[in-house]
Amino acid sequence: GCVKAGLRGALIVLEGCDRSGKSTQCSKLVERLVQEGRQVLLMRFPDRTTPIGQMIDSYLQQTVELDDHVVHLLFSSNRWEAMRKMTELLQSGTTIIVDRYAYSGVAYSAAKGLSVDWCRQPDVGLLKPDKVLYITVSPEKAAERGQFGTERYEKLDFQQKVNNMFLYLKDPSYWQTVSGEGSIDVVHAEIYKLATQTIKESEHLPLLKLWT
Ligand code: 2DT
Ligand code: MG
Repeated sequence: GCVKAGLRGALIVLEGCDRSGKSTQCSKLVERLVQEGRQVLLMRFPDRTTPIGQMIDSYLQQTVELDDHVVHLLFSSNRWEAMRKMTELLQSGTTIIVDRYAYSGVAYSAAKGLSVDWCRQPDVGLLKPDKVLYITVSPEKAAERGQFGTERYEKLDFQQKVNNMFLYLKDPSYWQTVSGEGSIDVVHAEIYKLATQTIKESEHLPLLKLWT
């Protein structure tokens, strides 16, 4: 493989609304990086496998109701419980590709009406991604990709509010927008280029904390 002693891995997050193609692109990217012999791991938030993640899953499947603040804090806790493992992996040279992160946390809760400032606080101090790739797809294109599912939040008017929140949260110092409207392979080529650049650029940089 291409493991170089002492170099850390990069933390790369893909964000976007439902049906933007995030999950497909995360898998394709990780598959390609693995083929190249790189140390890489795919993670996603919410991580529905932990006890906190199972509570989130029940909420998303609408089998339980929770106060908006409570579920917001559960989503944040679900990231905090992964921080030790993620830090160790990054320091040992593993690149982590993450499907959604704290930006989804703030965007979805703020779209429900909670204050952006309140929403950010629980995630302050998480690992800061080296790069956020924000995948955009027009509502028309998203609609062509088929019906929304039956989970909470999977409605067009709500997704538009979420998209506006993402645009508000976007920090040009480490975010890049990627059009998700091309073919899977065209979008992949762009994401692969940006991800490999990020891996190279981050090797010697310190790990930073989010929103500090
Ligand atoms: P998936 O469809 O990607 O499994 O997401 N969400 C996600 C939040 O409301 N807050 C968060 O912190 C995160 C990470 C987005 C399930 C839904 O959960 C929303 C869609
Ligand atoms: Mg979903």
